Amino acid sequence: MRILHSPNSSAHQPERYFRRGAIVPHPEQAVRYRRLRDVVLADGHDLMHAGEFGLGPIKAVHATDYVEFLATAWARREAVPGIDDEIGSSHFARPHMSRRPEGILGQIGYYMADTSTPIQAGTWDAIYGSAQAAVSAAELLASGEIGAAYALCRPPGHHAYANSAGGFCFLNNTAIAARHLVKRSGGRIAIIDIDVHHGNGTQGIFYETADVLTLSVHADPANYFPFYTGYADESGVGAGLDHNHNFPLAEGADDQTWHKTLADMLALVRSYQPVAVVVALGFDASVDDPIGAFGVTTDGFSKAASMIAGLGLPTVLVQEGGYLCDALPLNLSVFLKSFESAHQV
Ligand code: Q9C
Ligand code: ZN
Repeated sequence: MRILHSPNSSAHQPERYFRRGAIVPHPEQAVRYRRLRDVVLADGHDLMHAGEFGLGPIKAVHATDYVEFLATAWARREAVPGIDDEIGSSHFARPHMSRRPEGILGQIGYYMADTSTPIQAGTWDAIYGSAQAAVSAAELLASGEIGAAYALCRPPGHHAYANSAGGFCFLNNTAIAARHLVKRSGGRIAIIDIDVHHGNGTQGIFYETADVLTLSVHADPANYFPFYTGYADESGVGAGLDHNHNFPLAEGADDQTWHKTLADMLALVRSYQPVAVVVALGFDASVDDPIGAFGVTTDGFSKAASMIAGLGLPTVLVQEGGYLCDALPLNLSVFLKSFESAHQV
């Protein structure tokens, strides 16, 4: 498998965030990048540094003012007396309080959904590198060079909307890869999101679009992040109507339930007849994940990989969530092996 990655992924190092009433260690650690890279290296995959595609593919998904904010926020920190080495917000814009203020402190809360996306000196380099890995993988597919690629994206992306960060995500790597594929192929793209959290940013970005089918299986948001979206009745609007499908499952869902739902999602992909697929590949549905909610086993990930490969379509695998535990690198390892042995384009 061709692996695209950026060493800049390590430059964002969030230490803590506010969760369920307490300040806790941040699960989305930089060492995730090294663990995932080390296992694909040990497995003999073909590692390549991400190419340089600039801001074009990022701005094809994200609002220019939001991109400028992310790129310049750290440099503006001196305007905030008493600011830490990590800039975050403790106040967030609500729908009825939605003016964009001038100052950096108010803008942070304007562009973020929660406390999990602090901005540090290396944040922009890390999220830019992560996005370039996604574009590079999409570009390799679009050029017809290969039939599948894995973008080792870190920080993750699927909770980022066109103009907001949240849930550990800043730039939506999955959406950036999908939009790049639409642009380069002129065809339709299906996104299959198997991270345990709803891919809310991805849904939001493509909600009015017929060119990209967005499907997500995740823990029921009635009592799980991201709470405010991810329900089964959200099906798209305008041209995007019927091009979004959510599959919320009760907490504790096991391999069998998860695979049954995945099979339903793959049936929708087949009838949509896309030219390529982007998988939002979170491993936090794992039974061993420290913040997960499902009971998916390592064999379960292996089977999911062969099911998705069975579509026989060009595929970009984009790393999303999946947090530090012994099963994390193992689940990636078996997923890629199983995908490769079942994939024929
Ligand atoms: N305080 C991904 O797996 N937890 N993100 C609660 C609100 C957020 C997970 C945040 C979990 C985000 C990419
Ligand atoms: Zn997740």
